[in-house]
Amino acid sequence: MAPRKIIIDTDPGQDDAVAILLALASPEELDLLAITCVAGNVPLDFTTRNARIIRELSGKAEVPVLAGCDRPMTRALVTAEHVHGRTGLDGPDLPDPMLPLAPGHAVDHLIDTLRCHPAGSITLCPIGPLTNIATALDRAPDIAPRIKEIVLMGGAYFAVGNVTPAAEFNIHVDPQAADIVFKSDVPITVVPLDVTHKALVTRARNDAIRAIGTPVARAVAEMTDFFERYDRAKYGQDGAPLHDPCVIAYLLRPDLFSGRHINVEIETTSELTMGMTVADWWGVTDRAANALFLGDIDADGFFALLTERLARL
Ligand SMILES: [Ca+2]
Repeated sequence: MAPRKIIIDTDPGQDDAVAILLALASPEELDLLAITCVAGNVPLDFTTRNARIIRELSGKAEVPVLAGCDRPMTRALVTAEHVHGRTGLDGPDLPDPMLPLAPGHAVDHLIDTLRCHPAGSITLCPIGPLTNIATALDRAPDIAPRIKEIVLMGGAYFAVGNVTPAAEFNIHVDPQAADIVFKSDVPITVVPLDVTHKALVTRARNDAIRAIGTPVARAVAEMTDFFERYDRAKYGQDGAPLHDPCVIAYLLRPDLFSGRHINVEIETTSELTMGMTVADWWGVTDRAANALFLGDIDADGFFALLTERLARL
């Protein structure tokens, strides 16, 4: 079977970096058409730089990296340097990127790519705020039925929130964008905190990655060492959640995950709960299902997959 065509929309971020590497390590299953960058964990100048650093670390120079929106659709940008460090990729000592960004804007690239490929052939994988995806849908509504699926990291039900008591970071940063995406009628799979908080990089799991011994594996181990310090202190667990690679793992091994087809609405008006994913997990409303909301992951299977794939780069 031909590999599945995907575009990763991202705000790297150490866990974004691992997600990109997992995709690039899996060319038999995934054809990464482009990496489109958005402001989120850190400002756009850093996310575009970090995506280029990761591309060069992987040795896959042919994948275009594009700059997208530098701020949310209506709100001021909220960033997360307290988690990811000043650059977003703090931890390993990686060389400055040599290869440039591809010309053009990520939103135009998303629209053009979806229009020139057969309908239903491209899966979008947003692992940052949904600004680029929503801006594309807003500007070119004809692309919605051409998208095969959107598999995104964001939101929470049982885990409720991480950046506020009520909201997960990616959705909280641009709730207007999330609202557009969840109302788009595109098939959506959500990888929420409920799942990623079970994908903990324990010492043993990170040591297994480090033991691969390649430059890629060492960089991944040092990146997770860095951002773990924040979540370890916050949650008091053995290891931090490895959020974004769960999206790519779902594409590779959906059998490692389970969830429910439910209705998900986005809070866009209350400042107290701004960006909350109001997920009807228990089916207490008659609102129509608009997403597959994942709830569980085989974490050992996920880390076995990740370790095996990273060893290929
Ligand atoms: Ca991210």
